[in-house]
Amino acid sequence: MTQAALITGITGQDGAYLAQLLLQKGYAVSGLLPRRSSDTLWRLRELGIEGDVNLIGGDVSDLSAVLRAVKESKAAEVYNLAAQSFVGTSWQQPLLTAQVSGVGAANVLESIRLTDPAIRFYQASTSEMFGLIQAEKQDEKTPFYPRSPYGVAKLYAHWMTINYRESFGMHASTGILFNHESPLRGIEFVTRKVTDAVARIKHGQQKELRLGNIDAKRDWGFAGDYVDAMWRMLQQDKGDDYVVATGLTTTVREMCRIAFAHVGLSYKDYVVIDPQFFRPAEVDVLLGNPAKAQRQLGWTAGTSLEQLITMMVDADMRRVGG
Ligand code: NAP
Ligand code: F7E
Repeated sequence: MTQAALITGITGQDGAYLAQLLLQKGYAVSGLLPRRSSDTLWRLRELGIEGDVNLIGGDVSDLSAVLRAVKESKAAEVYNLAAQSFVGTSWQQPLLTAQVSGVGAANVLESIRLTDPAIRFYQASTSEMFGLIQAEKQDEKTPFYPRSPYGVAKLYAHWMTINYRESFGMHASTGILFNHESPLRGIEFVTRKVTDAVARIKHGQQKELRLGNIDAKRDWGFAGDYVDAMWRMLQQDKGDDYVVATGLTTTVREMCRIAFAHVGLSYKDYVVIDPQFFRPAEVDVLLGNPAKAQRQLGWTAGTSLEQLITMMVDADMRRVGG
């Protein structure tokens, strides 16, 4: 019998790659689609799977809509990827971020509990929960110290997932994913902002690139690799928590160098520091220890930062070049 899955956030970077992966594995894939006045299906279209998924209208902050989607999809696995996921915006819209990225997860958990507690659940937790890091290399046992309303909202969702697992015996897992990027990354995030700018500068359409704190360090991987870890978590005998990361950390500055150098330019000639992109509180460095995911899920990050950034620059060169 065909296995069915429901993805909230199916139109996002990870939602699109996960939908593609599940379709390749033979799943019937449904996705929760919030009402928007503009077209949000471009990623599904770019992967050529827009017509292969069943889109169910609904917002993750609306329990009745989520409940209906869980029932209608007949899902055996539910992946909760819906979020207001941009850290910078979370200071301007802290309550919306709490409703969508925090309470949204409780809506999905509650919908599963009311429909069929045997449905398996994945929560998109994040390295932003580590924030002001309490250990040099962060793993599943490292204490959390979120530094943004986004990180705080995600911490609520994280603990609700653990609480439903412990309270109701649900197969509920959290993936504490470190930054992961791709050609489908939103333009507001720093890697894609840089690779898009590199392509525009190379094509003479942009003169400079204004950035904030380029000394921040991140553990960056490829989103296509990371959605496979999500799926693997739901194939385990029990729900659990896993750090998903590369185990390497790099500055925004070095990431810029790689991106510009790929088209024969020096970032030093184009990057301008603009305080408007500084954050009220910064996460200076993140570095994950993926040993548990390697051991229990057999998962490893297969793409280097150099490969990732050059893949993104190439995609943006094609887009900008028409
Ligand atoms: P993304 O590209 O921003 O996608 C977020 C998705 O959530 C979009 O489909 C968005 O739809 C949807 N969404 C937003 N508000 C919604 C609402 N009220 N109801 C229903 N859907 C809503 O994020 P991503 O990079 O794919 O990340 C996927 C998940 O992993 C997110 O939960 C994110 O917080 C988390 N995460 C990401 C990373 C990373 O580095 N990418 C790392 C750790 C955790 P619209 O486009 O229509 O708004
Ligand atoms: O920033 C610095 C910025 O916005 C990375 C989300 O997917 O990963 C993501 O959150 C770093 C920060 O990602 C600019 O200050 C400098 O230190 O690409 P970002 P993020 O905040 O790490 C986590 C794991 C998530 O869960 C989130 O959903 O880059 N930076 N200059 C800049 N960042 C941006 N966006 N724009 C700049 O101009």
